[in-house]
Amino acid sequence: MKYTHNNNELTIKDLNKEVYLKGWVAKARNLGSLIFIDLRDRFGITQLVLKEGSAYFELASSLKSEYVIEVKGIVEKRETPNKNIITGEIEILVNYLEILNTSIPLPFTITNETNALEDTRLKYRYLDLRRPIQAKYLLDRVEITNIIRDTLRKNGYYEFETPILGKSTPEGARDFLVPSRLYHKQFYALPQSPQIYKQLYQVAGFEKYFQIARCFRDEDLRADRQLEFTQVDIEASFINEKDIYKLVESIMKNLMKKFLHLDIKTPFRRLKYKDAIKLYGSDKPDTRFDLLISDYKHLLKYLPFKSKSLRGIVFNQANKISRALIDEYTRVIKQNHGNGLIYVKKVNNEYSSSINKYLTEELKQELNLANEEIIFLVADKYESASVSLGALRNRLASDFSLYSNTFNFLWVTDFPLFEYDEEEKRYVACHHPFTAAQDFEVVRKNPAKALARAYDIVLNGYEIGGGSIRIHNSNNQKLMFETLSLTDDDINNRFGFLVEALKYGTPPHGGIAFGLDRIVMLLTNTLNIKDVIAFPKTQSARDLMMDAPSPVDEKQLADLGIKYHE
Ligand code: AMO
Repeated sequence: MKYTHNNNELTIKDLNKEVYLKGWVAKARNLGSLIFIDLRDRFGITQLVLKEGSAYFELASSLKSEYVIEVKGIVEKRETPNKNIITGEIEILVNYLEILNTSIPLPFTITNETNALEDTRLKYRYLDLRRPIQAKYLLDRVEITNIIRDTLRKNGYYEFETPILGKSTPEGARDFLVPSRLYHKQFYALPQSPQIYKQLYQVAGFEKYFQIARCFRDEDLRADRQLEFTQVDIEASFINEKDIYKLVESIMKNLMKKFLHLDIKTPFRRLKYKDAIKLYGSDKPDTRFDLLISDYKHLLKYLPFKSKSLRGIVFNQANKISRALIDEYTRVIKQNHGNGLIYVKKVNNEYSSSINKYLTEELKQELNLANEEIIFLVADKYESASVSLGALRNRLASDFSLYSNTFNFLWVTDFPLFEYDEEEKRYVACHHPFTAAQDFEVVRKNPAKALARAYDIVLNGYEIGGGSIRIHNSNNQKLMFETLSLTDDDINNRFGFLVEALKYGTPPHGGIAFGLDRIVMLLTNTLNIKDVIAFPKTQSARDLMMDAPSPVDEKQLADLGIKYHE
């Protein structure tokens, strides 16, 4: 290529060299006898200068933001250096300029700081991605993906592919369906994950599989969820939980070292699901702060509540908790299925509370609050009290910045195998129905008590991955489906091929999948998953740039045998 440098390269060491550069006009300032141009590419910025009398002075004075140009010139020392950029000590005295393309005025300026609305940025995402901070998120994503890929390959894992058009996989979300043109009334489903295919790779004898896989789930979007997202999907044969922990810890250790230059300690802390709920009220606890949840069931005798459980957290900045905040926190509790919030506050050695009538000296003594402490209590079923307090715990941490500046990785283990779905009046799988039980006898006798050989990996309160050791025996798989109340017909129609495959010498196997978008989000310190996805959907599930979803031609619908009722 004729160009000699990127725009982040030239320094004082290059003085007097003739260089050939290209890029976008980030800024052009015409001072009458001098024109300064900031030339930008995705690497950085180089300042260009043209003096009155230059053959290109007039052309330069016609430059506008985001014109694409190429220039030749001599590297000179700047009069007033800019310490903030690598090229800040030099500028290029231009002796040749060509405009490669022009640009109409932009909907927003290409700067890191912007007050453009998110919708505008997403509509013009190709411009938004020119903003250096946005470009950096994507380049960081590439680097993170490469580091993970390299570590897996070094560990003997092979990168495989799996189909996008397949059959519904039960990961718990709604499927995206693709109507078949050749078989009317029949549908492909986009994969919620490559779960079944990666298990079939094991049946086929490919012991160490991985894939950077796109997954599709039609679910409500949140700050850490998209309709289509990317998993680092892993599966291996002849392994157990410890092998997976070791592999994942080495991937994360390597990633933190290479990407953030941080040494993290392995092995990661392991916490059983039931202890995570007991202490943190969450199956993805943020362990960057304490505020642990405790049991106060023994105090129910002082109170008028008829609940099974009384649980609470003590917070030591009581003077900062206003009435309005209490109302807000009550909403947090209720939104998270707690039935209400009780508080007792001790400020300047004076008590105030939501249970004045019951706040006897005896109860005060039992509560044992220090001055400036407030206790938040929820009287409810054990689960609801714990989970709603878990949400309040997170809210307090965010309101009062209680986070330590660390990356806290954590394994959550020993999940229940089933959850009881009150609406459908049947058990559903907590992870997915291919997860092995710790003891299949318990599944047979008392499914509610069965524990799964499943594990999640959590980072700073986000679930960044989950997996399990799988069922490799067709009788156990059948038992699992039966416990989920699937009829023989259901089993045959949906998973017959898998039950059959398990009969042909399937090796013991297991795996895990990371949410790559979430990992990139946390490591680049943005809390919005859209930032790390090149072309994301909005919260209301639209692609604003392409304007999708959108209507299609009648003819296309007719081909598919679809007719909509108006
Ligand atoms: P799971 O459903 O737990 O497991 O998904 C694995 C990880 O994928 C990420 N994730 C998401 N990221 C962004 N947007 C979403 N909508 C979204 N949904 C999930 C999370 C999650 O931990 N097949 C199993 C894995 C296995 O058993 O090996 C699976 O898909 O970080």
